[in-house]
Amino acid sequence: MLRIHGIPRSRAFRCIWAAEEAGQAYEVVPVGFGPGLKDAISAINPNGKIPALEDGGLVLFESLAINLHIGAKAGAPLMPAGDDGARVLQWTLWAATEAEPQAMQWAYNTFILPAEKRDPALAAAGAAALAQRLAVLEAHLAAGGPWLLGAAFTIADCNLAGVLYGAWANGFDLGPFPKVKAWLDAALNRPAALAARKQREG
Ligand SMILES: N[C@@H](CCC(=O)N[C@@H](CS)C(=O)NCC(=O)O)C(=O)O
Repeated sequence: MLRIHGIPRSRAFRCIWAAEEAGQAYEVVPVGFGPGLKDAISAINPNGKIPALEDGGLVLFESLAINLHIGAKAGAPLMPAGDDGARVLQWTLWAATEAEPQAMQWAYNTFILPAEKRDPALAAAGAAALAQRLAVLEAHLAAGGPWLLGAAFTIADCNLAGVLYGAWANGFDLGPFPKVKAWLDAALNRPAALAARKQREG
């Protein structure tokens, strides 16, 4: 049994989605935001952040690494071998380093921070930087698709769509990126994603 420490309204959402895609039994060990978070999670994640995973004797932090592990346990098609496995790693690291920092800069300064702490210039710069990356994704999907690696949904789709979920759900302008929008709509409406979203969105 996978034990996902966190709450669905955090990055634990991605791991819940991955477990649903993999068809693996899991429980969510509720650790939420607030002053008690670090005390509650530090024994499992020395970074003092959620999510973290316990899988038997294995303890992992980093949501996307957790998802690669869940994918690897399931095997293909969620986590293919060979060249496609390398492509999954490529898109997962792209999600973490190219998409997430830009999306979070926009998100913090658009809807996460209290209104008086938001900086519209930072929001605009984050949006512009994210749009630059989404243009790359748009071209990639236009050349292939419907999923990142082609015909089969993989954990790379879960990871990148999980990273972009906040932008998708909070009105980031995807108009210039119709292929990205169609891919995100399809990913986030898969039965496994809907099961995870139900826990997050109610
Ligand atoms: N790179 C980490 C980021 C984890 C992270 O920042 N989690 C947030 C919740 S979504 C958190 O625990 N924030 C509390 C804090 O930073 O004190 C991951 O993907 O797991």
